[in-house]
Amino acid sequence: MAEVEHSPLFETKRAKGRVFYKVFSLSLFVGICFIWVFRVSHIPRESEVGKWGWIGLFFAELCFGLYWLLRHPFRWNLLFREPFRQRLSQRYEKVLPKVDIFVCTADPGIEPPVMVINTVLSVMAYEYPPDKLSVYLSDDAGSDITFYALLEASIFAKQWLPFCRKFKVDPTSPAAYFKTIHSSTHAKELITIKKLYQDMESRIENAAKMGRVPEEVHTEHKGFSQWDSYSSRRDHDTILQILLHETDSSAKDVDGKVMPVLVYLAREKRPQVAHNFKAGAMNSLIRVSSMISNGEIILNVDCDMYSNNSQSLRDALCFLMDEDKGHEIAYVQTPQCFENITKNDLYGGALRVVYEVEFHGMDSLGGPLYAGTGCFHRREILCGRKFSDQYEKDRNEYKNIGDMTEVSLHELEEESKALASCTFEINTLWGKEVGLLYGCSLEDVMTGVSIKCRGLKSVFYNPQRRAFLGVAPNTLPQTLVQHKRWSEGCFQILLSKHSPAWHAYGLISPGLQMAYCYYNLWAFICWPTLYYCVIPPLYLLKGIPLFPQMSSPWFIPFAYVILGDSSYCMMEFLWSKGTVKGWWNELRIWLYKRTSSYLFAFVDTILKSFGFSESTFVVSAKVAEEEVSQRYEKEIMEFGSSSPMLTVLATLALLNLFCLLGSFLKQVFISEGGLRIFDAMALQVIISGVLVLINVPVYQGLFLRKDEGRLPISVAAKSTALALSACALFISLS
Ligand SMILES: *[C@@H]1O[C@H](CO)[C@@H](O)[C@H](O)[C@H]1NC(C)=O
Ligand SMILES: CC(=O)N[C@H]1CO[C@H](CO)[C@@H](O)[C@@H]1O
Repeated sequence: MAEVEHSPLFETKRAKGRVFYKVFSLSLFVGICFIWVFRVSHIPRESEVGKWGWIGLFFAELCFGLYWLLRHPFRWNLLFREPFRQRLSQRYEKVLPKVDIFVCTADPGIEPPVMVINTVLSVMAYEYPPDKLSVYLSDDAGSDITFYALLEASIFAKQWLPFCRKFKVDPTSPAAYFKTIHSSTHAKELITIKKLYQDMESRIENAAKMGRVPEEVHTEHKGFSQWDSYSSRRDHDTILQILLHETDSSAKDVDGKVMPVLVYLAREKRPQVAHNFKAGAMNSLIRVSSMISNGEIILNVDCDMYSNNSQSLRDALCFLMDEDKGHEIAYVQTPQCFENITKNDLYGGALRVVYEVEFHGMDSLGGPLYAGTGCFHRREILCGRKFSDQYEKDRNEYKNIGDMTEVSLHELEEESKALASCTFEINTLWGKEVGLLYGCSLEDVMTGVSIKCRGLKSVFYNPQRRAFLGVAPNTLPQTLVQHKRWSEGCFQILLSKHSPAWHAYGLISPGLQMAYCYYNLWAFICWPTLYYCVIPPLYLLKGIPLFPQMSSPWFIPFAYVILGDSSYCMMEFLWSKGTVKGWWNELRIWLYKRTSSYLFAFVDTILKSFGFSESTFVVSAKVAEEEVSQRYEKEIMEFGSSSPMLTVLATLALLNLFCLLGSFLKQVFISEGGLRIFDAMALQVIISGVLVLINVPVYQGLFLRKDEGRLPISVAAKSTALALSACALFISLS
């Protein structure tokens, strides 16, 4: 047994073949240097236009090359972690820590209450002592429908939790479970519980459709009275209700077992007080939970990410409780995985390479970023020990009242409410040093950086069987908006006082700094990419070469770098369990996000920093559910309503098409030399050719498709006009 006592709770493996990767990268880097040398030594002197285009390309290639270097730390050394939950159980079963689970929701329209409670139920049913589990739902919309749904869930849970225990149900989200299971040995119980679930589901959906809670429920439960003073989602008192609590005798399931604590919270909102979005909600949850349950571990999940593995909590604890290394681990991040990904992943929603390669690489440099969902934190690190001690004291006073009666439970509620008021944080360090940090649209990533800067590490845990499953965007505009938000947040972090580039200097490893900067510079990289998509085709049309001829030796580095790097990326994508067509789709999304999302993110960030705070580039999501999902299943691109981002994409697509066609026509009808451009301007032809091929779905969306998901006529008109005038203008330039 002595040996077991000392065996670690998790093990770490390294990826092989890294030497090969390093040699290959070095050879690519030599190629890149040759490209730079070529640009500097061959600046054309004949024409002004040619000269400026050339210099621009040099800067673009300089940016690409340097940015490419930042990509490397991710790939130097990949770590893979394996927890041993048997050992955890042997050593710590009796003294497992208390865990508080935060589920955040913000809009009952986009995040249906049924989905939210499925997530809540799935984490309530973790295979873990229920008296050590507390689940908090933060509802930033303050919707009584969501509260009603949670109330229903708390009743359904009395049947659901024993059912999960008895039949070892997994996944523990009822909706997901009923979808996977068709026949089973416990058919009778299954039918009963399924019926209960479906009844509950239809009650909630009805309430959502009607926009109000049934009258009899409303009067029956005292919690609803808190909506009496509610005026809008931006203006209401704190609404807090403890739905299940161990001291409450009705909080037992049908087997008579204790149930996890369940709390509904809508923090106070006032129009004149900044609410700081999700970070504000999380900080309120941290305070309120420290009063009610004060779990040592905090798991935070988005409301669409249900648990697909009832053991993952124990797995995460293996990292945090390891005797040897656990103390330096601040949080355990699991990947965001999605159940909605189609085979070839048209919108690149799976983020394969990020989660299968890059996060494993970051793990070796000090740990992955905090991605805002599926993350297990230590409370004392997230909010500072001083604070938790203080509330531990307050809480013990309540404990001393003796057995908590209903009265004291009510008092506890009232006391906790004060912690979620919007004046609480005034003149405190909340959002500045304590809790999640404010002032950035990716508060979670920024908080992760600041935790790392305090000398702590994080761990990436990426099990075969996914810990959480969510819903990925299923239209192009949604995808672009999501990437815009991410890149904007990352760029803000770079410019903030928590910047990984300078603030973190000396506090985290240089490799991790580079890795963070790779993400932080997403928004910036739009400029060289746009340049590459616009200038070479225009010069092709005009007949000015910008790249070496095919017969020149300088052609070799270009060919090697382009082919080598794309084949490497493709290999990596296939290794991350993607398909070849999936890679092609990924390439398209890579291009689209760089030329639209990142561009708008960059412009918005700059505008905001000059005080023009309101963002003007918002794409409205549209609702035509049934058809949209059908097209999604068939992997037909969904463009939806008109937006500036789509206009940019369509203009670039058409510009390349016009330039390519124009230069061919010129060759055939005007020049003597037939298809001579193939030698002189091979790379320009290839770049435009590839861009045209990638953009086939855009041309279809513009001119061929008739369905609702096509590109709107207005976008077609605008982009055609823009692309044609760009060509005409450039041609007329002398
Ligand atoms: C989700 O869990 C089920 C079993 O509970 C498993 O069969 C399935 O592979 C998991 N899904 C993913 C994407 O890991
Ligand atoms: C929003 C969306 O597209 N949801 C779909 C996700 O995938 C499941 C099945 O995999 C569908 O049932 C949902 O409608």
